[in-house]
Amino acid sequence: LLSKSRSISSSCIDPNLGLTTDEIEYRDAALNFAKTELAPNMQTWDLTEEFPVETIKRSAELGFGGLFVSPDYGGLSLPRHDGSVIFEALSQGCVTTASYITIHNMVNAMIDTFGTEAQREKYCPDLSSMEKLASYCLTEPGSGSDAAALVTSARKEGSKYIVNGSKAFISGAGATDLLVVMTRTGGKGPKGVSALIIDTDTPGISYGQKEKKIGWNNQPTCVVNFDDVEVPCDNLLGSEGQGFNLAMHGLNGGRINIASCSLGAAQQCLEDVLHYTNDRKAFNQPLNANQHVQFKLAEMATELTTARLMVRQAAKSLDAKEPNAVALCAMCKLYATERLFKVCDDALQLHGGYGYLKSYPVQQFWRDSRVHRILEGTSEVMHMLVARDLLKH
Ligand code: FAD
Ligand code: 2MC
Repeated sequence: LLSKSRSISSSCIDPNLGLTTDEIEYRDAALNFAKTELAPNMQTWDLTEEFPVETIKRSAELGFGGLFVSPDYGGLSLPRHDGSVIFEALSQGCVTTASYITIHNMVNAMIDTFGTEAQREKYCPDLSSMEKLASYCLTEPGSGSDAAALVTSARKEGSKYIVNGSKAFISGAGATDLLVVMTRTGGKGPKGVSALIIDTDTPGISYGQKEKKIGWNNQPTCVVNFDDVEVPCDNLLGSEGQGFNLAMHGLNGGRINIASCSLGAAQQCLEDVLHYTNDRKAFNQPLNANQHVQFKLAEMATELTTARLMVRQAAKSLDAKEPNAVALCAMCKLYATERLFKVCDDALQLHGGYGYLKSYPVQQFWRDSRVHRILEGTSEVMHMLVARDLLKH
């Protein structure tokens, strides 16, 4: 094990390159959690489709439940850049678990950023300690990429909203305690959308069947139904009509986080395949004695490093509130999720037939990172956002 870590830490794909001492400490803590708590279980969780709630909650002891939230509400108030480093390291142990933790953090950060003092006080400490877990509800059965076409309604009656409709593909649904739900309170389009914080024990909430998926198996994905759900007006996040903007704001950070989870998947696949091609022999020599294999490894390392630089740059630009941060977040998600899925695919190919076996982790990294090209905005939507930035002048 020691020699394995030494070879990576002295190579050009070392994720610590360019990090400060503090950032390396955060990464070490996350990587240690990944190697001890996640990696030994990731295969079993995938096969049994178990949502490892207790393990997820233990990550809060390291501060991973409130990475971007103010210390007044139990968070670490870290920059997005450091969050990226942490999520990348966690994903080396289990992409799916790390990805759920990113969604939980997205919701917690949205409440901390846009909530009233009362909302922050009521919800953020429990989310930061992960006593409560959260889901983010934007997609509907009839609207995904065209998110502003959502129809779930919130009708105001006195001091309450009455919510009716359905949300589709909700990560963590059925096992989470709190939902941030984008609803329609006004006319058509983005300006008619409002965000509500809804406790899942409110009467009228029900769940569809757990979806059967090709990856992300150890977190549930379900439809959430709202049937005359009464939500106090005090649970409106931001103001009426601001919900779409809040949802998009949350997704900018979310897109960096998902891209970071793809980085972790590719980093681990590359580390594994470096060892595999060194140990496996064909034609009387190790696989890595072939120049084709060497060039493929070099190409994978170059894609990984390029993507990592883009993700970290986008994170810094979001932290600095730069005007082009939206496009940079979209661009890094597009590049990282597409190219790093290819890195996982190349790693699988280099394992030969063994790469196709469930006893080797490479296929799970490949399956789990496939969906990163779809959720939190498809690659096509990411193209759209980059093109809009280019054409706006
Ligand atoms: P559609 O919007 O129907 O798109 C279908 C295809 O058409 C895509 O390839 C798309 O890129 C393309 N397309 C659409 N419009 C255009 C266009 N104008 N130009 C070019 N191409 C276009 N959502 C949540 O709100 N919360 C969650 O927690 C959540 N978790 C998820 C977990 C999983 C495992 C999955 C699979 C999805 C999850 N989603 C979640 C939903 C996800 O965000 C959507 O699936 C995604 O945004 C795409 O929407 P859609 O599936 O409706 O596809
Ligand atoms: N950051 C900040 N603001 C944004 C934004 C972003 N990324 N994207 C859009 N906006 C703003 C935009 O500036 C505008 O604001 P204003 O009217 O105040 O000027 C407002 O939002 C409306 O935007 P558009 O006019 O661009 O709306 P349109 O409907 O044309 O397009 C689109 C919006 C396609 C960019 C948006 O619907 C989108 O991102 N779709 C993808 C949906 C998605 O990512 N879903 C993920 C669900 S969560 C998930 O999958 C999980 C796993 C958790």
